Amino acid sequence: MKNGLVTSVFALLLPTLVNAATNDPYLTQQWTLGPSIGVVPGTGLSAAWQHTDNRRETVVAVLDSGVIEHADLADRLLLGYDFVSDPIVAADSDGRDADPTDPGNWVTDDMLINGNYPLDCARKHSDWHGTKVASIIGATQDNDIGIAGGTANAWILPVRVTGRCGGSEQDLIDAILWSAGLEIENIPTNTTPADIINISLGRSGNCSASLQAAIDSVTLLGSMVVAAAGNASETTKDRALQSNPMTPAICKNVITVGALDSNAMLAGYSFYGDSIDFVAPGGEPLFGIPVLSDGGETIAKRDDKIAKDYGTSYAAPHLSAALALLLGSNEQISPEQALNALTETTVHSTDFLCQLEQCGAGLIDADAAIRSLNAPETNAATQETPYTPASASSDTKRPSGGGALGVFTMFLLGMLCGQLYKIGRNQLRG
Ligand SMILES: [Ca+2]
Ligand SMILES: [Ca+2]
Ligand SMILES: [Ca+2]
Repeated sequence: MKNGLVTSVFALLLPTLVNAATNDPYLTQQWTLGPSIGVVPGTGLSAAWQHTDNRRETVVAVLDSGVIEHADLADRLLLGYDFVSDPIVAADSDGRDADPTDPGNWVTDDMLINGNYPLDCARKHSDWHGTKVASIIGATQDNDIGIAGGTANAWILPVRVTGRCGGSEQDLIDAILWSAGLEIENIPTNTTPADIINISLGRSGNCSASLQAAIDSVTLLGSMVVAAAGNASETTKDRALQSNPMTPAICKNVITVGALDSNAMLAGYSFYGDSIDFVAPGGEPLFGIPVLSDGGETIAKRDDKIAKDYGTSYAAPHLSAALALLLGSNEQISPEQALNALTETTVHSTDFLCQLEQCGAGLIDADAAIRSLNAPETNAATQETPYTPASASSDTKRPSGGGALGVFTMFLLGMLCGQLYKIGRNQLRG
């Protein structure tokens, strides 16, 4: 809970935090895009916009609940796909299909009594989670509507993996592989392979061999997997990933993102630990992050609502946006170079746990990263790449020429809340 002094200082800072580079009406409330000033953990994204001409477009797959029609996002969406195979979970009357529209994931008491839902599934309104996550990355900039996405060069590939009460790990695995351009039986090949795969969901427990294999495969192809660290629930007693593992947060070759609150301290809900690679602002109840949403509690109203929300689910897409922005600033920048630039330019939190190296490299600063990456004297794009060229396995192919790829040496995270696995059905929750 914030005290009055901090609140007033924060309010005072707000108008100057975000560079007035666009006309999006909610930009001045998007404190997470501004610079890191004092106790306000900005990501430097809005300042970084001045240092790129977005010469390369990127594709960011958002593996989540799907997306809805929203005036501030519609122009940034690729076709995507719906991987939710269980019709009861999917709530769109069938299994997998080509339409990743989020039909709403509301749950009523009546459904819980009469439906075949997991035991820990609870009554809830639709949350439009996928739209919120996607909007932090790709909401249309400078269109006089809503918010500004973190970068202007990212196309959002909406890939639906969760519905009512979560989703299955096999659907997530297939979605990861498909997003990177790999072939999945009976599904048209994705002709717009993702540079970045954002996974703002997860489950408790260790990474499975099959999920790890999928992540490793797409990493070899040059896709970067970004995952949220996970959020504590009311029953969570341990937020340390090393002793209370979350998946895909602790899987290898995942860039795992924890959340700072609006005071630049580790958020009280965020998992932390050795598996964390970065932290980014995740907001909190009193200082949520502006996102695109919908006013519908069941089906979408299509009212172009702007909401505020918080969680590690919203920290991860800030990292995805920063990576997309860096990749777009110069055609020759590899995933490794973008990642290294972010790692080398972080801001360190004074949080006790962060001082104990439980917050990875620290808070990202996209502005410092893009300036370092494109500085004439150390032009990363002209440097020899230090990693071994990838040799994708024979059963993999990338439809279009993506970047090169080595295996990342870092461990990434995912997002999450609560357990995914349920009796008889593997559940993922957003
Ligand atoms: Ca369906
Ligand atoms: Ca569908
Ligand atoms: Ca906008």
